[in-house]
Amino acid sequence: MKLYYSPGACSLATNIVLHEGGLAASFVKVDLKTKRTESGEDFLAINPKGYVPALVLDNGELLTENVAILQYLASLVPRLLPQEGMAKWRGIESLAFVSTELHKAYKPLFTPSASAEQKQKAKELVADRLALLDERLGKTEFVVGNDFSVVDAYLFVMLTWAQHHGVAVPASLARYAAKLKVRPSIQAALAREGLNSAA
Ligand SMILES: N[C@@H](CCC(=O)N[C@@H](CS)C(=O)NCC(=O)O)C(=O)O
Repeated sequence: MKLYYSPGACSLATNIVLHEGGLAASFVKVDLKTKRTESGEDFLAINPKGYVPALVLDNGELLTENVAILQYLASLVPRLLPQEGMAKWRGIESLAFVSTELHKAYKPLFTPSASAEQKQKAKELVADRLALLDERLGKTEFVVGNDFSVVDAYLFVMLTWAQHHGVAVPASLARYAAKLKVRPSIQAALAREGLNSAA
């Protein structure tokens, strides 16, 4: 597989899961402003959506969207997301929440033209979403019960963003992030993106 990524972007979740699952992959850095890869290729010709993560599968097909890529990788390494019963639906529910309610809430913070008021509102929305997850992580070790899943990889990235944008991370989530950060897969993924001291 080949992952198109940008350091510290949401594609870091795919990077973490590739390491966690021991899946072989190559990595291509993308400049999201110029839409060029590190070797100067036109990223829009590779992924017309223009954003990362973009994963080239072993059959040559391109897969995009965090929720699709993370579930695809979990299909290769089933221990990385519950596959049966109610736990399966809870996993998908959590993945959707992180993607559509938390990840998207950050958007104004990455939009240079957003006003100070829009940015402040975004921080408040992110804090509200984090508070809901904090309640959950006061009760279970990981987002989906007591085993690490692809949802944890995604949420870890969202928590690095909270720190970067000065959004307070509540206590249970802060403990959870500290525990995740020393996980070998996360250390390896951060190193792969040149981020060890930054996250
Ligand atoms: N819907 C996509 C959104 C991915 C996304 O927001 N990627 C960001 C980095 S975290 C990006 O590449 N932004 C650059 C751009 O949209 O031009 C997904 O969930 O995978």
